[in-house]
Amino acid sequence: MGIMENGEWVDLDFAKRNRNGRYIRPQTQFRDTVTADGSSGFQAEAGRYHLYAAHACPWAHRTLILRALKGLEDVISVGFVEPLMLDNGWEFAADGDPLTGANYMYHVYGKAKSDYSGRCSVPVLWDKERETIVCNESADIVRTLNTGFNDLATREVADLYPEDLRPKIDAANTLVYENINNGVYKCGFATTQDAYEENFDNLFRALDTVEATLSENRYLCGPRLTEADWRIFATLVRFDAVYVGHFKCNRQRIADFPNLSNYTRELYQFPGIAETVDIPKTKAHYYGSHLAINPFGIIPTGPAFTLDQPHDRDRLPAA
Ligand SMILES: N[C@@H](CCC(=O)N[C@@H](CS)C(=O)NCC(=O)O)C(=O)O
Repeated sequence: MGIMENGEWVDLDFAKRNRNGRYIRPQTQFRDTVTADGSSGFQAEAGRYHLYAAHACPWAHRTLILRALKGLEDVISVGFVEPLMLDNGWEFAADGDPLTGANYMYHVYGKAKSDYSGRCSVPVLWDKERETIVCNESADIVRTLNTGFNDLATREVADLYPEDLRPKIDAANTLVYENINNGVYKCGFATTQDAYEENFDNLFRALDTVEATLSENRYLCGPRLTEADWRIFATLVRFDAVYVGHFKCNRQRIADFPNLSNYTRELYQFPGIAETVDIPKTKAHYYGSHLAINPFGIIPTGPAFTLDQPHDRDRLPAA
């Protein structure tokens, strides 16, 4: 794993990403949006934008979900990096990225800003016209896809961040981001016992809270589906296959929570969503890339795939 410093790729070892054994997630730097009227400098147009993603990455997954829900497959193209992320960071397949010719994701960042310093993460929303990065923050890309491309969308979807629910959605996002989305990484990348145990407790306390919410509510913020649901889904769908074993998040599996498991199935079964999930490539990435925590890169065979099984969520009202 590495990082860019003034346009050069440099090695950054595992321990340096932590402080006192605690995993630190850095801030992202490209934070523009695409709007229908182009007032942001980036106008929504069919064929102009490209999403760089990894099948494994839960942050990239949120953006793929929005693209699928809105039926934007023919409007925004997608490019996937290879499953393994090793010394050169994310890599493209042998012939390179068909769009930019890049061999590594850091080349794409270098094209956007020749003296870039920072992580070269996915997802990235790329503007083919201006040949630059619009945004590399998944939460912002989700909002852009929620509002910016509606004239081009082929599926109508209710606003996933409606004005009246924003305080509730923001509170759910904070709980879920701190303790669950990033919480699993804080467990898995902890380098001291204390840091691991503290984050493990926070993770399962938050999952207990969400389980209780979902026992009475169809979705995280009530009867309406919002972005908060898709943000937690990206972690839940990976949990039993990866985080239980690889990140030691093993108090219980999602399959052992009646509401969380049925809810995850319901979301998985929304039109277009199953196509955004690739569990074998997800496992290949995590178990094969973090050799500091899985030195032989052995990928576990299980668990059995059950996301396509029936769910019981229809017992709760949806709006
Ligand atoms: N804040 C970013 C974080 C994305 C992120 O951490 N992506 C990981 C993959 S799951 C990555 O690309 N890591 C590469 C690196 O850190 O160099 C977002 O949510 O968009």
